[in-house]
Amino acid sequence: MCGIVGAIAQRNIVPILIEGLSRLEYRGYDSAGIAVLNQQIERVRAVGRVAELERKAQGLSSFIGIGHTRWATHGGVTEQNAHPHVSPTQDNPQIAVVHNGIIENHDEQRDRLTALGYAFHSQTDTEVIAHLVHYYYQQTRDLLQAVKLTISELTGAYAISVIALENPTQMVVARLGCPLLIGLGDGENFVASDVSAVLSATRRVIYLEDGDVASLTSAGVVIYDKTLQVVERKEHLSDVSLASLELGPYNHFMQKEIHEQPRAISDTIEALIDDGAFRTELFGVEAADIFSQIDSVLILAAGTSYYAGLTAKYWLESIARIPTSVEIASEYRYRESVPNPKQLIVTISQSGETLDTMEALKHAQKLGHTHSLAICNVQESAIPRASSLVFYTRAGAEIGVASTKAFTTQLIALFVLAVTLAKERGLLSPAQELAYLSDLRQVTGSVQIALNLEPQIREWAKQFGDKEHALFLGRGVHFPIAMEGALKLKEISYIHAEAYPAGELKHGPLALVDSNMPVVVIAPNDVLLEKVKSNMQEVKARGGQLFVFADADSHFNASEGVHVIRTPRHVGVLSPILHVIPVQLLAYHAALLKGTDVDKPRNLAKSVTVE
Ligand code: HGA
Repeated sequence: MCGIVGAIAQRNIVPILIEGLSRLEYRGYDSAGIAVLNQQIERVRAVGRVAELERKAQGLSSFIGIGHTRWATHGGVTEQNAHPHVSPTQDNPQIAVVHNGIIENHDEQRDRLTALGYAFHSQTDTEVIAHLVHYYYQQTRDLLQAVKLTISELTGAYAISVIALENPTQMVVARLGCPLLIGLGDGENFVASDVSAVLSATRRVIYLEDGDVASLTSAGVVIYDKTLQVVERKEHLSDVSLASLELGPYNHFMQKEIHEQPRAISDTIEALIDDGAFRTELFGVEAADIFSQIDSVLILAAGTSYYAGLTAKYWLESIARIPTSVEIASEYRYRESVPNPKQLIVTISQSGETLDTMEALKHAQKLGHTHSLAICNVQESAIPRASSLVFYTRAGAEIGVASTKAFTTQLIALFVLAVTLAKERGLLSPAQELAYLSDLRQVTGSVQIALNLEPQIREWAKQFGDKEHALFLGRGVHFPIAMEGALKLKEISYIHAEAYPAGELKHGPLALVDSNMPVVVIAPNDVLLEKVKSNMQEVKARGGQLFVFADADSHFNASEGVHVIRTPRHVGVLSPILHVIPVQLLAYHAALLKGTDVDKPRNLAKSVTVE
């Protein structure tokens, strides 16, 4: 999604803006731009890569400026629509604005501003912000006031950063519904939508809250909350390492992140293993109290996180015996549901900023839900801050748009939740607790061994490169893994893929099966294995090509039309974590063969901060 970076300093900030924008590239974007102040507002914009913008910005220098990577929501991908947007005119810009989010009442504001004599040069919703700030600046001659008056007229979601020609020593920023943070330097300050954009300059950050407006100079920062009172926000020292944002020896971030999974998992379970017990406090100080009050769980999530939630339903119901439902966040928030104040709302979001999930949580809270738990990979992000409990996965920065290590560590977190709830509910014997701990200890090694299957999977991928469709089958707790496999394949290789519970095959999708339809089967050695084998026969009988991920002890043999890869050993209840590794690798290698942009698949973006 869009990215913002801004800087105000006593040195040339153009290299900081460019570096910041390159760090934001991973979020996915289609155009980029910067605006800086000298005797005038100077603006450079380019469609495509930040490298092109950098080339165009050669020779530009300033002590204050804002930059943006745009992922278009309103208006096509053109230089005219790229941010920053300016006002009152293109030739004589006095205000420059960058914006993430969507202004829902932009049509109404556009009509009003047109009547006031403002001309529009883009199709974006953002341009109304530039004109509104200019309009109010004319009246107040105070940039902070002008921004405050502007946002009081906006509906929708935004993170904005604004500079004004007449105020070369001030930048004003604001957020509602979209992430924004301030980076604190020594005699210089920064703003960004993502900490990666300011890390080369500072690690000291303040995360703004919804409704906050802040005024930045090189000497200091003043923050106002939604009631417009001056407010102190906590300073954090970011622990995101620059190395985690580099590719190192890998060709793609997705490849790097797939291979980082053993480390990500062991970091996520470190505290648990050190304690040698499932401790309720891992979820927060209030966890024991909240867990003792709940009678069910409602998981709200989107995309890959939703599939983590679907997997968790099996664990929560079988291990903790607690009724669990899982809903797509963007659906839940718009339907009339029946609230249950005794239900624990669990949100899952890698970034902690996923707008659909954040809004679903707010909706649940409005309905009277008071118990919420966030499972999240980014410290201090919006969703954990809005939740009563939090479990941080420790996957490290995930840059590839297709989520991999965030997913497996979410599964770990959800499994730990299921066992912890079972313990709280008196359903866990000491022997069973030790057995689950031992499963967790083993899973890191098993994932490493699954990664070693890569050469065989790369060979298989050759049979997918020329296909237009694929089916993924799984049963029980492995059905969500089949769904995740299909999602991975479609999002990065653009091969249309669908997942079905294997038992559903004969109720429709079998009609699609012929020799051109690869069918991937997740077939671990569990109670459903014999059923899955029968479902596979149905495919084989129709000439379908089967690609089966089985366990070492599944007694499967490859035969004509049946390809088999054995994951090294069965890891019991944690088997979904092991079985997702091969489907991630399959998608990755199929995408390489198709020559797609693996880390930035078309039309997609990381951290989905728009609706
Ligand atoms: N609505 C603005 C910004 C889009 C955005 O935040 N994308 O993530 C535009 O279309 O330019």
